[in-house]
Amino acid sequence: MLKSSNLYFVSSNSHKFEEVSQILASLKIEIKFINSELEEIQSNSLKDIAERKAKDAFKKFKKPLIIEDAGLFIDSLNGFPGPYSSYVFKTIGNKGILNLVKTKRDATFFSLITYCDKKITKTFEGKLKGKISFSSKGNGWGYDPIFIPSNSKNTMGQTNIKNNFSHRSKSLKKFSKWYLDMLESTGQ
Ligand code: ITT
Repeated sequence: MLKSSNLYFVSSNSHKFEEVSQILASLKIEIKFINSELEEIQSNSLKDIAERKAKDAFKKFKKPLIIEDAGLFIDSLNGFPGPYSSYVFKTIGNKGILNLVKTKRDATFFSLITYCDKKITKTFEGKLKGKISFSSKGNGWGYDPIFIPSNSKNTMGQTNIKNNFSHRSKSLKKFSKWYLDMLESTGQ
């Protein structure tokens, strides 16, 4: 049975919410969506960005919530686009990334989930290693069509089991364990 709690996910990205709600449902947690674009500070640290975003969201909505800051870090580009993944996707897109990446194609997706309520701010990290493909393949959203996870021949856009192994599922698994323990220990 789902643990029906008063937990919200704040984001402007409905693809992220869809994945977050499915992953959390499989971990027995129900989540509600607040569709809102939060300001992001400029920093090289996804954790700093995520924690500031979560605190700002809590100030605004005054409900226990989680937010995510995610990014694709490409080794040969010294981690670019990293914290700027959303902006870079909107500007140069997958075609632009494919033009930039040459022989060394290793990359890592990171997902930082930050929980915030009036007493606690806590962050959970998930990462997924892989490679940038030579061309765009499959569907999905964002960088899915150009990212091939390690141990796979297909891009994330060509699989329908992304939620079983993604960076997001890893950060959310860590979060859910902590969150369910926290609810139990506080009698909620
Ligand atoms: P919010 O900040 O409003 O939640 P956003 O899309 O701006 O939404 P991020 O700042 O976390 O989210 O940006 C991360 C970008 O990285 C995202 O816009 C995608 O382009 C890309 N990205 C992150 N996770 C991805 C995934 O699972 N598949 C494909 N692209 C992903």
